[in-house]
Amino acid sequence: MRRQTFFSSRLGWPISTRNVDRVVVFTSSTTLPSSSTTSFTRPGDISRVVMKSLFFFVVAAAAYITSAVAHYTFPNLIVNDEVTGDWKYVRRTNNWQSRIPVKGVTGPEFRCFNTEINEPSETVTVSAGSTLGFKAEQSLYHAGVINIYMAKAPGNVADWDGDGEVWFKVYELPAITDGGNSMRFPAQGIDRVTFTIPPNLPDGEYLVRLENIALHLAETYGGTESFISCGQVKVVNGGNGEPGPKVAFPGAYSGYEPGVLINIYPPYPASYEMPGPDVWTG
Ligand SMILES: [Cu+2]
Repeated sequence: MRRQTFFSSRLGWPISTRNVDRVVVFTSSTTLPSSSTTSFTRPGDISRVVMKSLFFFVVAAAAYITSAVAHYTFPNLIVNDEVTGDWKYVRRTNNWQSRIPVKGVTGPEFRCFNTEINEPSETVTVSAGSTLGFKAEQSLYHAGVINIYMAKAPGNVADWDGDGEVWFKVYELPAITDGGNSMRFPAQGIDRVTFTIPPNLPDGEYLVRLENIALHLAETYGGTESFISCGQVKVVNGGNGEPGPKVAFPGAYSGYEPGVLINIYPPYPASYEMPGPDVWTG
């Protein structure tokens, strides 16, 4: 679809967030009408075929552009309100160039999304009780939710991949419902999220993992699109808390959770249930 890029500066095509990926699927499996194989009998046929071709072209171009705009990574940790460098303290993700999200919630990419790169980042020292966060390249396009988990490395976090039932939740930004009248997504449209590192978190080196689960296609199993990042931190000035409950990634979600396999369009669900365990606030 590279030939459509020149459209990007000129085409402002109003396309709903829900349709973006449907259109991509649609165009990739649809053969554009070819005028060379069409015989014209009346003048009206020509303009009809031209219009039809133009329609497909515009739809394909809009899908290409919107898909590029719709997707992003979270390459930065925010440490004490300061945005740190791209991929400095965050492990570079498989999609750092393509921006293509993780489909579904059960694959190996759903942990740190760095299965093709497998390289540690640097580790930044942070104080328990201070503010930590992630920043995306752009505002989050799709309707979705955010969870942040942490996991304590047995030694140096740079040497550790986060295996096992080790992840506890430290932050969540769910959808807001009101008994079926509406559904809102506070995570949509923002470009960063911060949370307080639990003050009683024991000292040590940790992976901190953000998942932004987009739900615009979530009414079919495996339809979610997730944007994931894992940062490396060394926690100091901590306490004697016992974080939990702990889960594994992948493994924490089956994909059938009511907050994952969900239709976010009217008629709206009466309530929204975040996937994963409760937040441990320490
Ligand atoms: Cu998308």
